[in-house]
Amino acid sequence: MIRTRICDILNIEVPLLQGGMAWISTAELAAAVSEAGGLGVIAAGNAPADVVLEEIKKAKSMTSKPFGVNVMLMSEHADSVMETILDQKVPVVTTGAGNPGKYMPLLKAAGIRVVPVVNSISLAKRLERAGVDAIIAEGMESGGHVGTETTMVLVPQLVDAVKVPVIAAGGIIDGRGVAAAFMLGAEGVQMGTRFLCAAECVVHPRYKEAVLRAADRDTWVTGARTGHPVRVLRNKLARKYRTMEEKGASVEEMETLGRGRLYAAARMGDIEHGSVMAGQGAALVKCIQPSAQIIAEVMGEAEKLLCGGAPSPCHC
Ligand code: TUI
Repeated sequence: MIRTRICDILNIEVPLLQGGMAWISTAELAAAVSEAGGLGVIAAGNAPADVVLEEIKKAKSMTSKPFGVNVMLMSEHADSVMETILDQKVPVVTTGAGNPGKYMPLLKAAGIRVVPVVNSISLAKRLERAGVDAIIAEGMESGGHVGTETTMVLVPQLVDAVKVPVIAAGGIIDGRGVAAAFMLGAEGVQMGTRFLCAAECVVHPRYKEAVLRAADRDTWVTGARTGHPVRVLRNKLARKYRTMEEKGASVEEMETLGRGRLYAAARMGDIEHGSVMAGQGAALVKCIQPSAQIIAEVMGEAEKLLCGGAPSPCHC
């Protein structure tokens, strides 16, 4: 079995994290992933602290293993969500869409492991000095809010720049992706898109079907002009964004168009007018499976490849 420093730092059996996807990564999914030996992660997204608290309590009732909460730092509720996390002594915090520096002293003092997504080498170095436990290198293949560099070039640069372990994310769907990430120097992986099709994932069935139907060129990055580019599955909303961008619409108009759209897709199943966030690897997701099966399959395949074996066909 593949074990790395990530397993010891996060107190998990398999160096695999499940991505914190707003409105999607609930206690059900997080608990299933943690029970299977990985790190399940509840996404706080834009939710207020009381909603996150309920999810934390639910996860604690479903697993005694460690789990994490992902804090979307652009959220207006980020401060109160962090207070809840401290209060609840959640074992791990992952962060995205911002710099978690101001929370570091309190999180460290509480013994909480902190694992941020960074958008540059300089931020990674600063956060390493501030005491983060590992760093997530998330390439632009990922779904949702994306940067500009690919996983292939980000991971080795971060591995060279910091001493803490690097977790690769973006475009990792199967054992081949995990093995490749390890070859680049990563000591762990984070997968989001693959877990959209986990049996325990509460995302609307039509969202799962859209991921399963996706082909190679079906994701687009929209909203670059708002400063928050987001990778989504191509649909009516994405086309509307493109048209508005071409016409030079204002940032306000674009932000208005985007409001509530992830909820519409993820919970209401409006996959045409909603924001169906998914990574470029959606086309590689072949079936709906329990989280434990996803993890066993992906890590088993990666281990075989890293030991010199040949890739085996998908079992779906
Ligand atoms: O955060 C993500 N992915 C997300 S967040 C999200 S919710 C959302 N919805 C609509 C518009 C925008 C967001 C959906 N998907 N991934 C991690 C990530 N973090 N990607 C990029 C970053 C990042 C960006 C800036 C990390 C650090 C950073 O620091 C800038 C600074 O403050 O120094």
